[in-house]
Amino acid sequence: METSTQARAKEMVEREGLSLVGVAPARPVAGVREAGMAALRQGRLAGMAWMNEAWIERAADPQAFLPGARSLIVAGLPCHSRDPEADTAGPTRGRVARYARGRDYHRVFEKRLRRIARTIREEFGEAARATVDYGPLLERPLAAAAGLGWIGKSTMLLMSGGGPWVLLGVVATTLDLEPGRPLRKTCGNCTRCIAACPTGAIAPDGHTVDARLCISYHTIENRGVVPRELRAKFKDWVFGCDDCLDSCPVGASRWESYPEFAPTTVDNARPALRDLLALDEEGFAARYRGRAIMRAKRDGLVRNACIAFGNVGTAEDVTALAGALADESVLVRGHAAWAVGQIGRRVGVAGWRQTLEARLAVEQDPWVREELRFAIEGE
Ligand code: B12
Ligand code: SF4
Ligand code: SF4
Repeated sequence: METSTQARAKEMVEREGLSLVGVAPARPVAGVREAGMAALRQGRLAGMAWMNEAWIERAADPQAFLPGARSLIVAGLPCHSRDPEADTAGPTRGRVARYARGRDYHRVFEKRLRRIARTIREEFGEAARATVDYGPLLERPLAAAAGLGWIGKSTMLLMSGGGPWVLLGVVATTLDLEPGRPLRKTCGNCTRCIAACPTGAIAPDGHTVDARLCISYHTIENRGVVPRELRAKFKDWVFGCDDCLDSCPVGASRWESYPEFAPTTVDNARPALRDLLALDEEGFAARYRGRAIMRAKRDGLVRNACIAFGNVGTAEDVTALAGALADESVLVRGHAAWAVGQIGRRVGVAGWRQTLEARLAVEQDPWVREELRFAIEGE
């Protein structure tokens, strides 16, 4: 490795505005393949079907990502943003995870990393390939191997200045760069994230997350029914969940995210639930094109809004939900039924049972009928 190459690589990365960078050797991190396989075997990856054995095998091996790679440039993108002013008088609002409130980070980040990869190819004649999230590469252990931070009990990669509020991306290259050293830091006796997780998704001793219980998984990746016993624990989350991140004392100073990436309005961070319920496919695409929320798809996001309504909605919200009982999507209808039952019982809205019974009289779908019956009768 030449010092001038190292200096030039550093300059390339800095020119892209990426100051949180480390280099890991392009070899598998010990124990990671096994940890991924164990998660798969134990069902902790839930319905993320693409994360099968072959995916994990490849994602744990940087050589499968870029044959002949010698170095992995691992970069962090700050993603914390402050909550907007509380709007207590307005409509009932949901909550979007901070990383997803502005432009899609994949695009923001990928553009920068791809430019770095191109410069490496053009200037050094070496191979280079960039990825953000989709890989296949398991990014957190690589970031830890690069000395960028350490893996906390929440399974998040924690950095000294910014805690868990950093997204990760990698440029793999055949360029020979000097690797960083893994940090010796740990979470010590802290267990705040474990206590803060509303569903008990983090193992009692930390270090593994069971996606089957994770609000982030259900609100982003789950395309189907959210288990009934979990719904009441989702609070107002409609896309992702930051509870384990918000509780983390590391990086209390919290770097703010780049302006291009930050939320511009209260609606991006705390969307009015009735506005989400009113979205059809076109309205959904118009509102969320270029944003990470597209991942949930229209039916998924409206389903999430129904669950949030059930948890934090008021008597006035039952009218909006009554409309959702006739939604084209079976998924939305079933979760709307649950929400009407929750609000009805909690705040005692007149006529909520009749609203559900009227729908039951015409509903054809067996699962929605079951949800309606459950909502009417309770446990
Ligand atoms: C699948 C996935 C999820 C799943 C599963 C999460 C999980 N904890 O496993 C779900 C949908 C639940 C999810 C949620 C979130 N995710 Co996510 N997710 C991913 C993805 C695509 C793969 C992660 C994965 O494979 N997990 C399975 C486990 C087995 O692997 P792992 O966590 O990478 O690594 C573990 C093991 O390797 C093990 N390990 C490491 N070294 C060693 C050594 C030994 C000896 C052993 C035994 C084990 C071991 O510990 C690691 C930590 O548990 C990555 C992107 C990527 N390509 O890596 C993003 C990623 C991890 N997610 C990210 C984010 C931001 C989130 C959320 C915060 C989003 C939100 N606000 O809602 C939440 C946080 C939930 C949480 N506490 O983890 C960021 C994390 C950034 C960071 N600072 O850590 C990533 C890196 C995406 C990115 N490019 O920035 N996510
Ligand atoms: S994202 Fe939310 S549900 Fe998932 S592990 Fe963290 S606190 Fe628990
Ligand atoms: S909350 Fe505490 S235990 Fe959890 S990741 Fe942060 S420092 Fe570690």
